[in-house]
Amino acid sequence: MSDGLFPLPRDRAELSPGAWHVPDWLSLDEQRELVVAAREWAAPPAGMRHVVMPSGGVMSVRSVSLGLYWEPYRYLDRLPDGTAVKAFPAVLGELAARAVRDVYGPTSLPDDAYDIGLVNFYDARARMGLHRDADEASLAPVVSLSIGDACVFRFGNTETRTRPWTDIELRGGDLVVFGGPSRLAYHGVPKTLPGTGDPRTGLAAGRLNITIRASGRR
Ligand SMILES: O=C(O)CCC(=O)C(=O)O
Repeated sequence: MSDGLFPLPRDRAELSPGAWHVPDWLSLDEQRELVVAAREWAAPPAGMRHVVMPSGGVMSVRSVSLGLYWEPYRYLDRLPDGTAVKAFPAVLGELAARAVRDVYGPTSLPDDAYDIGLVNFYDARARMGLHRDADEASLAPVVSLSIGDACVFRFGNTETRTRPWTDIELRGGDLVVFGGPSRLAYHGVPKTLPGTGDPRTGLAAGRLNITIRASGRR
């Protein structure tokens, strides 16, 4: 996407204590490689699907779990129908470790702490309500990568689904990391901005989000 003749630099920003937005963190090559990989992850068996909430509501985002299978509100070793979950790819562990070092500096977190990938695909109508990532036994920072269409990313507080919150525009290539006092903050995606993605990533439409987490089982 372009800001016109004079692209404005976007600065790294702390959304709340311990939560950082790092614009343009992934190179175009890395985005391309992740799009190719995501197509494989999305394919059956154990491929991309709409998650059904306990209320019966169906999430508009389509997701695929890697490493462990997430369903609200727990992680399973296998899918509910017994199918094996796809393995957690080394590339996601490496990206997460690099992101954490980049944002917080040297850390005592083992490089292999990360073991869960949740890959979300948003079509033009998809969104994600405010929620907390609270099903992990580990409080290692959550690492979130965006590719494709921009979106409005809402980062709230740890107490309630209501204000105060901060809305930012997340674009393809951006990184968000939230740990420390913000690890359990509510966050969500009220809308995407269709048609804003860079087709050179290989993603012709929509938004891909890859969230990398540590289960605490390692
Ligand atoms: O799509 C995003 O940027 C956020 C995804 C998310 O919050 C989640 O998977 O829990």
